[in-house]
Amino acid sequence: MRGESDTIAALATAVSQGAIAIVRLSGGKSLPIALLVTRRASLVPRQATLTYLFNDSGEPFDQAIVIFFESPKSYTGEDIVEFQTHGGTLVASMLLDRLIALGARAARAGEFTLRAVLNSKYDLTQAEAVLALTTAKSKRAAALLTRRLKGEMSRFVEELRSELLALLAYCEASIDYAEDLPPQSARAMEERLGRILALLRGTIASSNRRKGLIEGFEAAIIGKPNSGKSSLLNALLGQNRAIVSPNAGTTRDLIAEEALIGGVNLRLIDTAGLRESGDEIERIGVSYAIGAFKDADLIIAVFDGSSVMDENDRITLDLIGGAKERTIIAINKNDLPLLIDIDEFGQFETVSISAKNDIAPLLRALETRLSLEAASEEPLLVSARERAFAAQALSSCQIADDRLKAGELELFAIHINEALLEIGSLTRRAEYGELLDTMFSEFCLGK
Ligand SMILES: Nc1nc2c(ncn2[C@@H]2O[C@H](COP(=O)(O)OP(=O)(O)O)[C@@H](O)[C@H]2O)c(=O)[nH]1
Ligand SMILES: [Mg+2]
Repeated sequence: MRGESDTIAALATAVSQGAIAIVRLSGGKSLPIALLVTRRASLVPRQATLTYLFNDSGEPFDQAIVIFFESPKSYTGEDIVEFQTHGGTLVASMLLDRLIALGARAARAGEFTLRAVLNSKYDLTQAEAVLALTTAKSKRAAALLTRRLKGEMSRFVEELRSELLALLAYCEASIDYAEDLPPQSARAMEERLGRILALLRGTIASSNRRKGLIEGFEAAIIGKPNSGKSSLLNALLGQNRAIVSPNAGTTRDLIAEEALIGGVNLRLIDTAGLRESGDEIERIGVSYAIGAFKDADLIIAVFDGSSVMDENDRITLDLIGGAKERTIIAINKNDLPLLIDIDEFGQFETVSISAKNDIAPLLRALETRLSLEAASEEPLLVSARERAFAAQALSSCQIADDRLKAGELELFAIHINEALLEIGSLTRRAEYGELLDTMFSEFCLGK
């Protein structure tokens, strides 16, 4: 690919006061430009060279480590030169100006990774992992995404493609000879399609459950007024973020704050107490609370264990009735005598806490849930784009399944072909220009 595209330059590290700043140059003119800036006759590939950088009047303006990565063994597949300059942004921006004066162009966001895709260094799923890594919200996500960089998703796509192709091969033979499918072939095909459906369903479901590992999970704290929601938020954060008061109806707006729990970024949302209220502002607060409940990945339903269950507790119970799997019930105020009837919570996971003194049992429950999400070995669809393609493929396979059972082989083949296209879109390389543009514009500069 050397020499085919222009040469781009960008700051690859954050704009900050760090100890070093890395400026990256990629493209056919990288080496000649770097030789001009360093006034050297040559740079040995993959060797760190300590050298001065010179401005246009021939005066040195920094001492830097320069590394030349010769095409094709570089991140983009093109010639790359990396300059590790002294930190802060001054020297780096002087260097960038100089590189541009010598014929490089300022890179657009994500352009380095885009070139890596265009030069088949990465497929789209790997590029997407690079993007996700820069914004990942949990330590586990880093491991998951690195697995993908090694080609996990590409293998998943290949496996599905070969299964789907095998199905087509079966039925095309029968269509060609205008024959009915022999019953044992039909059964074998149904079984094979059944496995594909299960694989797709499982991967989509587990990716949906785990998407918070990358995007961050959201946990809504709900319950009747005065059950101790705001006290719990403050305890989880280790700081007084929300006003705590014995007056019912104090919290009205949603209060959201992030905390790192079990290595996972959890966005905690404190909400207005659930009750019928005559006060219009409080009613709006309650509708926000219900909205937060619907959107949340996890729900912490807080009950005051020191009082008997009342009609407001019932409002909470009704709400979480359809959301058992994502709910943890926190029976609060266990420093006071227990009056609430625990049997009411039969099928829920419950923990007994005191938001004032001890929330350890809740922390353990949260950590367990979040680490279970991370532990799955299934491949992870990391973006809305990937989840959408997988969902389309699943729906094509479901239609194909119906057609197969109805004995309509030609329609079956059409939908299997659609599924093949949709699955292929997960790893498609360069031809989707528009898609690449939207995807890569989300990248940071220098990536
Ligand atoms: N004894 C005791 N009181 C608590 C506990 N948690 C909260 N409270 C009290 O319950 C009242 C309501 O608390 P608050 O957090 O504002 O409840 P919210 O309306 O659900 O947000 C306040 O007076 C708190 O001090 C607890 O664990 N033990
Ligand atoms: Mg409150």
